[in-house]
Amino acid sequence: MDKKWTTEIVSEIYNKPLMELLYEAATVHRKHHNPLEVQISTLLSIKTGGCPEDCGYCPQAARYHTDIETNDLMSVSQVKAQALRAKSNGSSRLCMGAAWRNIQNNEEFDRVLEMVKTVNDLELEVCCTLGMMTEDQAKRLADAGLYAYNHNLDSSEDHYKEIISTREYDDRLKTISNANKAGISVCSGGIIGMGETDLDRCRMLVTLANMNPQPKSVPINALVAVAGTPLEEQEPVPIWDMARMVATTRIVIPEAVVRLSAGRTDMSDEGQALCFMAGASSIFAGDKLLTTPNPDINEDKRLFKVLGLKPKAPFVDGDQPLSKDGYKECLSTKGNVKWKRPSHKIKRNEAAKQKAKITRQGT
Ligand code: SAM
Ligand code: DTB
Ligand code: SF4
Repeated sequence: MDKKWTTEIVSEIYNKPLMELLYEAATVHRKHHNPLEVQISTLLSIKTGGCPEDCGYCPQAARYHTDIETNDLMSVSQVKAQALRAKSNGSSRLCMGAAWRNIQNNEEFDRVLEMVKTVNDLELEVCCTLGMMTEDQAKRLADAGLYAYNHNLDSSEDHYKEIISTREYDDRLKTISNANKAGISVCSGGIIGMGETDLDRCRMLVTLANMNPQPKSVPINALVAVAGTPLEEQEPVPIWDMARMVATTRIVIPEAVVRLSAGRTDMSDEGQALCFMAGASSIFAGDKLLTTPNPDINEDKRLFKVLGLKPKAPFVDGDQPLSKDGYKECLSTKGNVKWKRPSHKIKRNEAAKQKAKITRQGT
């Protein structure tokens, strides 16, 4: 595919009068999808907190003082129990997240591979979000039965430097390319409400829309401003911005599942309905995202009934992967990759780190 999307074209779409934009996006949505079907994913934090990265939005970064419960990597049987629960609540996908900078070839990764196989055997789409990943690691995950890999760009390349200093945008792109090479469905999107401009939002969409292939799933998160993180004081995202972002994503990445992700607890029923009209075709269900609250499942069931929406079955957009025994062999002979660490200074991140140190000393 040519790199047909430019910042000018995407900005022009993003800045249309809202009512025109919504109509156009709803039309594209109907052309490519059944607008009454919504894919439901359940998130499961399999390893929580203690992360070495400095992502300014994230409550799981060890350097900030946030009020989360940290946990070591779960057992395979714990994951199986949660997967069965998610399935019985109508989820077609389980997304397992780990607070890791990158995957390392070790016993913990071997356990994650067993989790992937176990959940795939339950006929749920399995997604993981484990940080940066090499081609060999992607291949092992695919062999274990991984359906999708979530790795967000989060923002434009320029704004990314204002949010994270411990890794490079290029390495995010490399990980996405490694997932593609292994035949894993890519889930990649971002967060709005981190002080970015409209142009930053459009630039992020240009990067996603020009990918070949385009991501199969695009989460649009509204920042959950967590106390203790550098972004704790950000203003909430207006629902109009969320609808505008969802609609623009729908138009420029028409085949994708566009996921109305973090931030739904602050949205009204009407606000969410607007986003579904704008082309959102997926949500995270369950009363917790990774560490922060999400609407209760019964609230979502009620809203689906009001709007006439139905959960989508698993494996409608792609075949179920076969789990192959190859995942048990460690293919990497070169050991673990050293991903780049740019380490420029971000004042806001440094200040939150200092504040955390003082708080810890005082307790
Ligand atoms: N450690 C892995 C990584 O960074 O890729 C996977 C887990 S990470 C928590 C997954 C995604 O959650 C991030 O890329 C970010 O987009 C989203 N996220 C994290 N904290 C958030 C917050 N406070 N508000 C909205 N989205 C958030
Ligand atoms: C995504 O884009 N959003 C999800 C999922 N992919 C992994 C995570 C949202 C996390 C919100 C903050 C928290 O609960 O810790
Ligand atoms: Fe770690 Fe991922 Fe959170 Fe960044 S977003 S601090 S990499 S868990």
